[in-house]
Order: sequence, then structure tokens, then C-alpha cells
Amino acid sequence: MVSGGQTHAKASAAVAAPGTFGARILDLADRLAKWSDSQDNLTCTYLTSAHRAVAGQLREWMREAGMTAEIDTVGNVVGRFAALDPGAKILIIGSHYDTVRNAGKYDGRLGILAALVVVEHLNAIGRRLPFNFEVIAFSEEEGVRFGTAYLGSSAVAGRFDRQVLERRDASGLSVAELIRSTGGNPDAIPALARQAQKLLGYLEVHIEQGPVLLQEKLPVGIVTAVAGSVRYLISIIGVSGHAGTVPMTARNDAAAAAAEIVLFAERRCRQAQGLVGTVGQLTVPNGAINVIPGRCELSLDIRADDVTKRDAAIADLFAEIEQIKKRRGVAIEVAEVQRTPTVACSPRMQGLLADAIVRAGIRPHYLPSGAGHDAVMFDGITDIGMLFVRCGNGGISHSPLESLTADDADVAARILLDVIMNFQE
Ligand code: HGY
Ligand code: MN
Ligand code: MN
Repeated sequence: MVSGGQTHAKASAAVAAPGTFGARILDLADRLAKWSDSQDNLTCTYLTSAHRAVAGQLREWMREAGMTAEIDTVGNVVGRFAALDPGAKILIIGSHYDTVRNAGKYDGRLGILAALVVVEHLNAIGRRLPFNFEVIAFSEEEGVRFGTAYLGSSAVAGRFDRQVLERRDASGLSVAELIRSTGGNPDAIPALARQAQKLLGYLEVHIEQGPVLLQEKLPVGIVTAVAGSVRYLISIIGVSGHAGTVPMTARNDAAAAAAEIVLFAERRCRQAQGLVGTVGQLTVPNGAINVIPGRCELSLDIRADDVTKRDAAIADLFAEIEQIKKRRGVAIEVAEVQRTPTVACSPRMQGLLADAIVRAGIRPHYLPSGAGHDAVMFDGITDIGMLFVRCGNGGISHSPLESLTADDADVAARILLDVIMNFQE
């Protein structure tokens, strides 16, 4: 391990003038944001041409930083800053480069770029680490195109669910077909799994996506736990009809039934602190202005800081759906597409982050994450830790209003460097 536990961080970080890490992170994020699935906003979904261009750029930057770097069969960009001892264990620092639709530039990408600038710095000062340092840009965390999140990190963590390969996007293309179309091989996915005993830990730097660090007037915080979520896709089948001739009392309107579900979910999730419910997608397939919706499809994402609270809300929701079916004479199919547990960050990793934050002269602040993160895939496989970074505009995220200052990005990168330079097994 690091000789004598001395902190090289101060010496080595001094080489990089204050602010350089932050400015570089924001510049690289701007450059990545130029690739998008949309002309109008930043959208970078799984294995689109924009997504693959971003992967190629990340691989190039990783190589220029002194890492070996490859794009694996599911699109993860895996950079490796090798130890002097090739048989040394591995510390993984990762986050995702896919985005939601109409996204901000920093969700996921901050974590990749913070790790990248740290490796650039280590390489510049000729420092090698006593462990192999893997920087992984995960290919699919948001689950926008196929509905299920963590595709990239689940493969690396050895938790990939083969059923995901059958999921189809709006065009009817399956995950397996898409992976093959990019030269990947779904049968090679199990081989991506890292051996748990070879891992020293998993760390992720991520924007907070909330207002707490703003309110605390702190640039960074230590994540205590990451909220799990249950995601459903709901199909409502009613009877389509002429908007002008079918009396209101004779309708089985699928969209009106969906509206009842949306409002019930909102009402029920307002009943408890730490419980949230979101309908993020709501469509009337092939709808028309003068046709009563015969079909309506919606997504539902339920989360809580406590699994009992979450499951009670889900039970109430299912009971209400039964009532809506009877009241409105519609069929309602509910498919669970993902269920992830609430995951605690390891006390060891929290301690390493806290020590580095104190050394930086900052008050350590601990907070849970309401957002999901790739880190949850590594729970139970290795120690996980997350560093949150303050974001502006009230903490808004999953929006082009997402913002991050160069100063805060710089602080985060320096803390990450300090943790790495002082990392003890
Ligand atoms: O949905 C989430 O919490 C994360 O942004 N993927
Ligand atoms: Mn996100
Ligand atoms: Mn994210």
C-alpha cells in the first residue's frame, strides 16, 4: 500500500494549480455534450451513434491520460491505469455516460471526468499506484431506451440479467440485436464480470441532483445510502370510439383510467416523508384528437428511504388499480421491469472520503441519495463509496438547467486524488 500512509496528495496536487482540474472537467463535459440523439437538446441513449461517438472520445482521452482503454461488448469504456505490480488488486472508479432525454451535461459524466483528470495528473507527475486503477464509463445507467437501468454496471458487477437482452425499444429492436449490430456479443457478457476478491472497492463521484449541499453551503458531501426503486410499465386496455358519438356514460377510456392512476400515485406518495412516486412516461399509442383512447401506456417509478414504506405504497396502488379496473371496465396489465434495493455505502469508504474532505479543510456532511447510481450494482461485491458534488439552480437535474461550478468540480477531483493517494486496503 502507499508507503507509510503518508499523504502524497498535497505534494502531487500542488503540481496542478488550483482550479485546473475543475476547468478541465467542465471543458471536457462541454465537448461530450456536442454529441446527441437530438438536434434540440442533449440526449444520449444506449448505443445510438451519438452514444458510440462519446464512447470513442472517452477511450481516446483515457489512452492519452496514460491508461489502456477499451470499449467492452456492452459499450462500457474501461480505462486501466496499471499498477507497478500487474497482479495487484483493482480499485474501480466509475459512473455513466448515457443520459436521460433533454439532459444536463454532468449527470454521470462528472464522475468519469473527475477520475480522468486525476489519472492525467498522476501520469503527468509520473506516479504509479500500488493498485490497478480502473476508470469505467458505464454505458447504460438511466434505462431510457429499454426501460431497465444499470445495464453496463450490472455486467461489470456480474449481475447482468439475461432477460434484459429480450427487451425492445420503441422501434422494436431488442437489446441483443442492438449489441450485435455494434459488433458486440451478448454471449460474452458474463466474462465482463470482475472477480470480487480482486476488488479493493468502488468509488463514484456524482452531482447531488438535489438542494442539500447548496443549503449546507458545501461543495461536496458523503453519501450514506442510495435509494432503491421499483419500476413498472403499465398498459391500460379500454375501448376506442368516436369522440363525438359515444356518450360519456358509455366509455371505457384508457387515458382517463391512466389519469386516475397518476393522481392516486401522487396522493399516496405525498402521505409519507421519503416516499416518492413518478409517472415519467404516459402515451396513447396512435392516438388521435377525435378518438377515445382505447389504449394507454405509462411508467411508474416508486422509491423510498425505507423498503417497508415503499412496499406499503405499492400494495395500496395495486389495490386502487383493481378498483379502477372495475369502475371503468378496462383491463390493466402491470409489468415490473426493475427492482433495486436501497443500498448502504460502506463505513470504510465513507471514512476515507471524510478524511480527505477534512484534509481539504471542508466540513464533512453526510446525506442519502434519492437518485439511483451504478454504485448499487457493486453492493455485496466490494465496498462502495460515493462523493456528492453540489449542483446549482436549486440542485435541478435531468434537465438542461443542471449546473456545476468549476470550483466545486475542482474540489471534488482533488478530494478524489487525495483518497486515491492515501488508499489503504
Ligand atoms: O433514476 C435515477 O435515479 C438515476 O438518475 N438513474
Ligand atoms: Mn440520472
Ligand atoms: Mn446519474
